Amino acid sequence: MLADDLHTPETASPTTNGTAETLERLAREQKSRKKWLLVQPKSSTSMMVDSGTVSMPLNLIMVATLAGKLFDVTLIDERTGDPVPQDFSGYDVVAITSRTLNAKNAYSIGDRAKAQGKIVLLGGVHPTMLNDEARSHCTSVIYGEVESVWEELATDIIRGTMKSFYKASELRQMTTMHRPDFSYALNSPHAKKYSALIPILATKGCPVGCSFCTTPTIYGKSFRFREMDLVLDEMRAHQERLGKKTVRFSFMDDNISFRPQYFTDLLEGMSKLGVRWNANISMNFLHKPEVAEIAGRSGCDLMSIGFESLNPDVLKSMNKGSNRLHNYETAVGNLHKNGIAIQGYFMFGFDDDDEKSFQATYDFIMQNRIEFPVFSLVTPFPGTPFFEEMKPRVRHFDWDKYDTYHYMYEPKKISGEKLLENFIKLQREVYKGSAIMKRMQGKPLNWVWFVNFLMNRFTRKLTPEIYL
Ligand code: B12
Ligand code: SF4
Repeated sequence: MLADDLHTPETASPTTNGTAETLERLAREQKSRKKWLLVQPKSSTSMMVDSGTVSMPLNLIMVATLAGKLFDVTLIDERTGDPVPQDFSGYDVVAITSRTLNAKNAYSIGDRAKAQGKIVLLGGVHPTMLNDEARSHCTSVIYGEVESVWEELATDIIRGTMKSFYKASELRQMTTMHRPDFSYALNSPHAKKYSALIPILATKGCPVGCSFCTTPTIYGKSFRFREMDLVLDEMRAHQERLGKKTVRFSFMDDNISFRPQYFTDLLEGMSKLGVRWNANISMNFLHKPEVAEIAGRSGCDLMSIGFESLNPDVLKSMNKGSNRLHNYETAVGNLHKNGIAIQGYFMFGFDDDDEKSFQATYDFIMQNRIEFPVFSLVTPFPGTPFFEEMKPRVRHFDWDKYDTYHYMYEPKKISGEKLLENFIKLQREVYKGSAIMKRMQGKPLNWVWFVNFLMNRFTRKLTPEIYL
């Protein structure tokens, strides 16, 4: 697909003054401001997902920023060590975010709060995808982004007229997105557990449409973006707050580069700020040397790329049209020439995978000196076309195992046993001392080296049983 064919979706107009006034009036009518507890539950995965430092939960910070204008809001993050109360008597509303890997925990918190008569909201990708399942654990499920349903939801909470499901008929423009108020996370007594990287959002959506990804289902083929100046202003505000220029940002965008003009304009703006940043990016823009050149110049030190597979049949089956094998090396070369390290994502376990997929991936990583390879087992996430296709073959529906590190179904061309044997072998080979030296020699001595060191220790402990 040509990038210029992409269009922003037809969107509803941003919050009108009328609506804002209604909300203000309703808020004044409240005898006292309702008290909200926002909860980021932890997962029970044993893999390196919720361990060490974790990223600040931009999703809940966005909910807190909106809710804080009308209600008293407390945000707790169980991943950093904040305890989730047994007794919710200090709150009127308990609002929980959930992905699949922490859904069981989110549901049990929801059940507890509901049993105590609280208004319980469940939002995030898992309740969005499986809203029927989620409904029994809460008062209301919020489908997709909170911004698009906020006025209706807030009004119902103030009036006590809750519906079981909130879904916007249209997505709002991103101009309705408020600047996130990070104090909700930073004031936590456990804030030091947060990564120093500041999450930021410039765009939403991704038109590629991979069959295993939830984004096309939730946001369709739409691609929306914030006004560039809002993004740059947000960066400046963090520079002022922290009293330094070299603040590090991590874009939470699904795929930041889909509007080439917007992307390059934003990067030009960032190049004047002196920030450092990383982002998820699609391969199909990186074969042009100028994209990597401006990314490097604007402070990018890491790009996360879903290479996914070196097997052309696998790429075809996942509908990832943005990945062309003949572009892989050019994309990597362009980034490396500009001093940008690569976090490369690789998935295994598709029906077309066989032992050759592992060898091809190893060769690619070593020859191209990929700094931070990340390996996962393909996971059919509920609500995706891939889940529907694989449902009859899926080995378990225990959401705790949906962390992309579990063996979900037997592929057609390789046995489960061989799949896991090769999966472990590849990780050990790529992260053994000599391989790290080969991939990393001459590269800046920074946290990417440290990650390699951690992965070296981690991969030595892997056994097939942990993936079952
Ligand atoms: C950036 C990103 C990451 C980052 C940062 C994660 C983080 N801490 O937020 C990193 C790289 C660390 C990461 C890691 C992982 N990720 Co990730 N990630 C994303 C991505 C691209 C964007 C998430 C984001 O922050 N968006 C911006 C925020 C503002 O939007 P939002 O999350 O949608 O939140 C809005 C709404 O959902 C809603 N909302 C959310 N919660 C609530 C709660 C309430 C009460 C209400 C009212 C509303 C509400 O309002 C919010 C504001 O608009 C998503 C794709 C996507 N678009 O969701 C995948 C995604 C969430 N990741 C995914 C996965 C699988 C993972 C990993 C398991 C991968 C791995 N093996 O390591 C880990 C798990 C980490 C964890 N502990 O949860 C999957 C999850 C699928 C699923 N069904 O659970 C997604 C959906 C991608 C996909 N494959 O489809 N991820
Ligand atoms: S390119 Fe990435 S964000 Fe876009 S649909 Fe595929 S996996 Fe999802």
